[in-house]
Amino acid sequence: MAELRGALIGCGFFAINQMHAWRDIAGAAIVAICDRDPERLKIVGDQFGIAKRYADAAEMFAGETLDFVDIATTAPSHRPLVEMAARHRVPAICQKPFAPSLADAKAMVKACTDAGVPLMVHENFRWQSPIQAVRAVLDSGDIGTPFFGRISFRSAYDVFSGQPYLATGKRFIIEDLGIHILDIARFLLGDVSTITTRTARINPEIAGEDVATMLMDHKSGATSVVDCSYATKLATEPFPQTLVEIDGGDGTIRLAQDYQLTVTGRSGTAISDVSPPLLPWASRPWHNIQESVVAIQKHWVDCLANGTEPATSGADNLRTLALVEAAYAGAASREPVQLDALL
Ligand code: NAD
Ligand code: 89Y
Repeated sequence: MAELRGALIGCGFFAINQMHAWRDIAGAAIVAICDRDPERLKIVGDQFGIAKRYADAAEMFAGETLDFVDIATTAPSHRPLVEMAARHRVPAICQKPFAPSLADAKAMVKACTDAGVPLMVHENFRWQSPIQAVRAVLDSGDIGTPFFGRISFRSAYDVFSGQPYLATGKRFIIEDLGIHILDIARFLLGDVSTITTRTARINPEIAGEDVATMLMDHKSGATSVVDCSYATKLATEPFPQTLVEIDGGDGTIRLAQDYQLTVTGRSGTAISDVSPPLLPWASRPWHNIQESVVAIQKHWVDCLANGTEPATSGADNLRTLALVEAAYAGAASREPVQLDALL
């Protein structure tokens, strides 16, 4: 198969990981980059040796023949850029949060469906190897049918120095980080019928909520708690680890801090270390996320090659984004919110 020609739009903080990952993946290469900020364009272009550089995405689509585009900008630009890709019949990856609203996200899915182009949301947390290890235990049947889950992300890591915009938005932890944890809950326990949410802002220097506790009814009958905090000072900082507890009819799964996985099932108890590898370009503590970037981008290349739908397609991600919208609505009303009414 000829190498796929990709372009990256948005050369900011996180795009560096995506560029490293593209270099690690056979079958695809980034041939052009775009950023409206000339300084970011130069930094990324020079670091990764990309000569074709554009300040304007429309000019890039007009000037390049592309097999896909990787959109790594922040949410406000996602809809116009995805719709531009659809008009040019270019398959698109779009960073999370997919869109500022579910209505925008639905329009983006429709634009790509109508144009017949694949669309994947860069929802990478479910691709972290410890989370994949939990999924594999569920698939083995060792703990039986899950009836309870707790998916937890609690930290006091300073995310604002690398991503200053996170301190200024009216919405913070659910939209930025909780979105991943809600997606993991869907990945492990299936789709959700109802969500009840409480939020708090502990850090007085930011505009949005930095604590969220969500109780969910899954369509399978399981109940889960998804709890997220950036105001939790622990003895050992766990960022960016997601901890998982799942109880099934025949046993339990515990993914604890430092990537320790304990499975008690039909075949007894097994404890294993499911630490992610430290890729040559990666750095702790981000290596867990960085490895998942390679995994999701490989999946995209496989999907394009085989004509299959990405696991986190735009259509799939509407269900994760609906949880975000429902969580904010429920936090405001203090009432449970039904998901099907939003979709
Ligand atoms: P950033 O602000 O550092 O970078 C965004 C870049 O996009 C900037 O350089 C900006 O100039 C450029 N840009 C914005 N609109 C543009 C447009 N219309 N055309 C061309 N360039 C444009 O942001 P970031 O921290 O890198 O975050 C980018 C996205 O990645 C966010 O949506 C964020 O939530 C997401 N993110 C994902 C993960 C993950 O694990 N999946 C981790 C961190 C950030
Ligand atoms: O933006 C966020 C994400 O997607 O993963 C972690 C993060 O960088 C900060 O919360």
